[in-house]
Amino acid sequence: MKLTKLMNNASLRPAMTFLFVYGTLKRGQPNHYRMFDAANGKAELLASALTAQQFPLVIAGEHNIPFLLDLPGRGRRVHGEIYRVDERMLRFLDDFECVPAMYQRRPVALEVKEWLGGGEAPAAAAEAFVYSTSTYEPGWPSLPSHESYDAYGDHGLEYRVREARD
Ligand code: PCA
Repeated sequence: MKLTKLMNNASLRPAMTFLFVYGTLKRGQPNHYRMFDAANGKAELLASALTAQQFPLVIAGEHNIPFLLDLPGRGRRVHGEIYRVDERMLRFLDDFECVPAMYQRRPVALEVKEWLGGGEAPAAAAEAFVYSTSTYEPGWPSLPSHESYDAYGDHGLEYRVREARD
């Protein structure tokens, strides 16, 4: 069954929200552990994926935070991971990502690369929520655009944990 179909099924919705992460929440990245702290709720890795459309993914601000700018068609197709999260985890992450001031959570169309969720893989085309931003500073769209974020990459802009995020 398509992920979109599952998401639209009201009886399943409370337990199943799909979230595409492309930044510090990915495996191997500095905030990944927060998705696996049971106090925050539940998260399950389902797939690796990339956005169907291009978006600028920039590293910006004094804390070197990754931002997917809400400018579809610019930048590159962005690689990340799809998780199934429960309501509690979604609320925790919205709060952690400072929604709606810093990021806004919106649906995004995806292409599944590898299905990791067990059972039968859904259709390759999927939709999930993503933390993108339209509240960016004027210079950000001209920053270098990344296709796959790595806090420890050779761009040298290592993510700096903010006090408020701890
Ligand atoms: N955390 C969210 C948005 C950017 C970030 O660092 C993510 O990983 O998708």
